[in-house]
Amino acid sequence: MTIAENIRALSKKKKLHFALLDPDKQKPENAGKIAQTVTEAGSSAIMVGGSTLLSQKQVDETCQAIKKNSDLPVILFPSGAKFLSKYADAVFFMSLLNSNNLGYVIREHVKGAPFVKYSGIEPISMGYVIIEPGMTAGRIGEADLIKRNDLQTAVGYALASEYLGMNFFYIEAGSGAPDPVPNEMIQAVKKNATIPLCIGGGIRTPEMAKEKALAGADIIITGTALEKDAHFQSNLSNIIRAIEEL
Ligand code: 1GP
Repeated sequence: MTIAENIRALSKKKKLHFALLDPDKQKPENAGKIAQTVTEAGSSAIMVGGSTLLSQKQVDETCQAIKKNSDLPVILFPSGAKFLSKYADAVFFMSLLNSNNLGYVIREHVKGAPFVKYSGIEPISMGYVIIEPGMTAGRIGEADLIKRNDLQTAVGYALASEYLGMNFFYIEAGSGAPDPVPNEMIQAVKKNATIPLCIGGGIRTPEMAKEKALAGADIIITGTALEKDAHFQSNLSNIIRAIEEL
């Protein structure tokens, strides 16, 4: 079974949590420690990436440190072709569908595809959109941010992703967003599209994680809270248990 097949099968049974580690936000050793914590807590995958990376070395070292401490799949979440690593297991081969810059929609993919082929990491297709406020990802990704009350556009992007054959759909509000993706938007997308729905950006309390899962998110992604909040880390197993029960 591929990693994508495995995640899709798991997500049919329960809501999942993915941890996102940004190699630019902590040293590899620290990423390794967080990886151990999230593995013990019951996360289903560890994503590695961020908008402000400077070198592939950062990504390589972070993936290696994570692999030392965890047997979870390590999935890249790259901001460009330069930030791929052979030490990962897979890559979200994601198109930032609402970017005004074709690089983020398809051109970086053209540059990175041969690396994916020859390194043997598994490509997992994903439609990706950023909503207001978008934060750094929105700015760097030159996103034409979806308005928080524009449910129809969010649904349109989700369906377009599904019809283009993408495996997953990810809506995010931007890392560190003061408010995560609204529940109404999650509900509207979930009602219409059938591919697994990932939600992230600004989820920093157990209550928020539960609320987003209850609204219809299949996969909850958290980054900052894991990197910066010891309380969130120590509570992670409870959070995961709470969303799994929904
Ligand atoms: C990754 O934006 C998410 O796409 C992560 O957001 O850092 O706010 O959890 P947080």
